[in-house]
Amino acid sequence: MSNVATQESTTSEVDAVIVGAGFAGLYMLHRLRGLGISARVFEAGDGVGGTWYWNRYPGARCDVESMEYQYGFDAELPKEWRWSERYATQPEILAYANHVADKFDLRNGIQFETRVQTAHFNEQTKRWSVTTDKGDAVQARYCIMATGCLSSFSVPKFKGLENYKGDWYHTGNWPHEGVDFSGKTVGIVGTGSSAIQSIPIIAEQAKHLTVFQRTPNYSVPADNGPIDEEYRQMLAQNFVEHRKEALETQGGVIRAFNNQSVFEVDEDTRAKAFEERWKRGSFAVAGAFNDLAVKKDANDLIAEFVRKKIKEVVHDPATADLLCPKDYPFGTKRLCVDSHYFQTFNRDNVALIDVKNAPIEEITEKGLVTGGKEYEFDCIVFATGFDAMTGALTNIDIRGRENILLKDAWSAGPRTYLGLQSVGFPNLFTITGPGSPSVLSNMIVSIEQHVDWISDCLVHMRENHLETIEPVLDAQDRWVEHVNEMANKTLYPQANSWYLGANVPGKPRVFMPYVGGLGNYGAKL
Ligand code: FAD
Ligand code: N01
Repeated sequence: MSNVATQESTTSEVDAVIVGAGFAGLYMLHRLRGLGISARVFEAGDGVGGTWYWNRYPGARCDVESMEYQYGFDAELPKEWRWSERYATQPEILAYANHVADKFDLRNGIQFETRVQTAHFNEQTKRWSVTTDKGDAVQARYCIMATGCLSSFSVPKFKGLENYKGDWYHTGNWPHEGVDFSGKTVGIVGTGSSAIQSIPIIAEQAKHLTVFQRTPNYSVPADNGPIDEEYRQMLAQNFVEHRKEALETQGGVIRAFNNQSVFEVDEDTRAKAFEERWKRGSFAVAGAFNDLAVKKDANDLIAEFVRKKIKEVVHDPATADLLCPKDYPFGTKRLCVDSHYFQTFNRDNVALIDVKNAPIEEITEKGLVTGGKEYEFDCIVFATGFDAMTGALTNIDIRGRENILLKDAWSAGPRTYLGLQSVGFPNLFTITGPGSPSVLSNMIVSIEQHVDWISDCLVHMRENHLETIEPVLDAQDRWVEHVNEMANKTLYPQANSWYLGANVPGKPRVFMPYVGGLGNYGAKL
């Protein structure tokens, strides 16, 4: 399925170039075709699916329930696609993306195995000139970045990595043929969502697994299992309406949020509420009370509840203590959702090493060194995350008016209006860009919201003979201020998270997503 050439994909002039064929790029292409706007998609991978194409590590699955983590733009799709469990696996989600591409005949508009390298705006012609690593040069009125918030994987610049003689992998760029860890000694660096999903499975296969942890994470059991058939049918039959309602919520998922302070109830009621929501699995516990994300003393209560849960599960008190997050509030780094993560540390073949106090010094031929000790491995897994939200954009040489480089315009942090556009970059759109709810929401809902908005915008421009659109500086400044102001009302800035770019050395510390909620954001859109 590589480099499919069609009439649409070989012309060097199109209305729109779309970069990326994940859920955002696929739906964008479908919408533009429906509006008679010609489009050409470039995708670096050799297939569709984006996140679900690249992140093939063992245990990869969604943690927003599958019945919610699906497209809502077509009433038939939710009826014809049967998710096999509450949280679908990566292969199942990838199969879904392929099903959508086939159903809507999208593949022939996508040029695979092609990475966009430059996108330059010509002020005279008012066209974007887009070039790729395969030698394509395309002129387009609109350039739409569907490049993903979590697509630029990052391997820290460890000294000596090039000397390592074993195999190493990054969870975000996993080999398609899979990896067999049977009988192997394995080291894994990182304890974010990707590590938390893969560790239990690697531990079952490997002879021995050593986990290198810099920051322990709050993780909630997924309580995965079959989908209740009555619920599935009810939702599938009413999905379009359901999605409309989801757009009015904080995070794009309709769930019971208790609009009561944690201090309004007695200790017993509070404990019961935490316990009941903990059993429901995933993010339910975060909505147990309305002040957990904004008041430190409220947050302390849920944080302590999670620490108690960890200590109940992990037998060795020293290991349990090391696994307990203590120095940042619950939910301020992306909450993890797991299946038997903490239980895995009770296995004889699993060890936990703290690299907070003794950072990884170097990678050697045989393994890695921390705290002056060398650990030897047959293979190392880097579950070290992404240059999130901006990485995939600043990797491309994007130049707007007066040759301004986007990377320079964003050198002190991303500056956008509504996360959709940036001053000086006319007709350039970012789907789920920084400054929009994006990663704080069920992302497929945010993707559809942005794709629909961009589509409406292009129709408006066509009908009104408008050539370009870009924000005015004042609107952008006010939006950036508002995004910061909203973040500062919460506890989010208190953690060293990728939301703030803290995981990438040298990245400006700016809270990138919009915390005000999808519903409020939609009203502003
Ligand atoms: P992506 O899926 O990231 O697609 C972007 C595509 O752009 C990629 O295929 C990439 O190759 C391509 N691309 C980038 N740059 C270029 C370039 N220069 N040239 C050509 N192609 C380029 N979100 C949720 O809401 N719920 C979940 O449960 C959830 N689980 C996740 C699990 C994992 C392991 C990860 C990493 C993320 C998860 N997310 C989840 C977030 C997820 O990224 C989004 O839900 C969604 O899949 C993003 O779709 P997208 O199309 O915007 O971006
Ligand atoms: O990446 P991460 P991820 N030395 O950045 C550590 C989504 N997702 O791929 O916390 C030692 O969260 C780093 O330590 P620290 C989801 O949105 C969803 O796991 O920076 N350690 C951290 O422990 C998620 O949030 C699912 O101190 C180093 C880890 O590596 C996002 O993708 C599944 C280090 C990176 O964790 C990213 O998740 C997977 C160093 N030099 C992903 N550098 C679902 O379940 C980094 N680390 C749906």
